[in-house]
Amino acid sequence: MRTTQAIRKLRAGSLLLIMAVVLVQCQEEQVESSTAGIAQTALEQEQAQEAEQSSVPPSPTEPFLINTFEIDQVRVVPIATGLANPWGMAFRDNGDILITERYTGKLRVVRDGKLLDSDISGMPEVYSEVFRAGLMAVAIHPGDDQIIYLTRTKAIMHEGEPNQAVSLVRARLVEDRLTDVQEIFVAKGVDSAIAASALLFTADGKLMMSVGGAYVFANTGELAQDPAVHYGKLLRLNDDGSAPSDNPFVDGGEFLPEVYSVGHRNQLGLAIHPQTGELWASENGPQGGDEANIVQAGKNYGWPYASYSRQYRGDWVSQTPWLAEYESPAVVWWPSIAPAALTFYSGEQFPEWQGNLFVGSMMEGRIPGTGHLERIVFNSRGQEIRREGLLKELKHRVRDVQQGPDGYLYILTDEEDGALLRLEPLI
Ligand SMILES: [Ca+2]
Repeated sequence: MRTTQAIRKLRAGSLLLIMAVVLVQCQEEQVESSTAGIAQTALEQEQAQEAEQSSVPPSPTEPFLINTFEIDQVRVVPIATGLANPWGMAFRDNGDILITERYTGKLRVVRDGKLLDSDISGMPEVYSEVFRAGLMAVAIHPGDDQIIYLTRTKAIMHEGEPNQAVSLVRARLVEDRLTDVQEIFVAKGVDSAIAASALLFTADGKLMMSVGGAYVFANTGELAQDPAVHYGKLLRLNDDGSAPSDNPFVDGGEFLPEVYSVGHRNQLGLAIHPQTGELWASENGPQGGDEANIVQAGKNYGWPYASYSRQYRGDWVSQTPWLAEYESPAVVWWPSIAPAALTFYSGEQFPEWQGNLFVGSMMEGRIPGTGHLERIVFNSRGQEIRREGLLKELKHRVRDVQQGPDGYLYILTDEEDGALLRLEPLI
């Protein structure tokens, strides 16, 4: 640990030095492991990411058709291209689509089917100097379309040294400008490994907020079970960022009052099942063992003590894939698809797809250029019966998927030249 601390002292926000810290942490982890094989370090992941970013095909500019199992032909319409690593989107009552760009920290606007040149002004600062850090989710208050919520990585000082934290910002959006910008929640602990943070309002007006970052390779896996921090947890908040009085750990519970469920590695997607009302969340494993969980208040989802994942370097994360005291996933991916957003389709445009789960995949089987849109079909008892990978020909990372107010499916691809695509039936 002394080596790590020495490197931390030299750190001045530089990407190379932070990668070196993670590399040292990985090496320490390998020494501890008796089954360490050929190492896949965070540095190698960074390099793979860079290679992927430099070799991806450009975003499509013309509509094209895809074939699917239940629906023979579906039209894919590019609505906007040139989005810089978009992370999330939200639909406003006036038809605008708000889109976050992770590294630029910009909030972009698609209006009347066109991406505006100018972005929303008055945005809060984000820290985006390292891989995965930056601006993340955007959500709109269900009772007031002008109030928006954003999750971001922000720079903090921790014990006299620069570090990061995940925070939630609320603001009022008036005429393409943010006003009343307020940070209403900051995750307790430090985000040394860079957490994802997704948002979803539920029917009771509460805001679900994931705070990930519990990676074993970065020695932060234990955060998922740490009662003192918000990392590796799913949170449930009031619309002002406070903890609701009916949260599971409010009254002197084991975990912090904002915590809804624990034992999560890194959750990038949240969705409500349209029939059952269940809360579903996607969760990234390192290599295989990605999960979609049906999340319930106060439950423990087992990371890092029960997982179907292997470490990037090959050895199993846990001695057993499941334990009776933890909740098991509803869906497991092996090989991994790096699941991002997920949503259940419930619209009228694709009756054959009603009840299907759509999941954005950023990469399949740890091979760059294999991102796609995954469709999962369930029977009438909610049991999985079929999976289909769509849009593989794009070779793009699919970051967000949502059903628009018009019943079409909207997709964001997470590339330097990312796109907003719309799936429409061929009439
Ligand atoms: Ca789990």
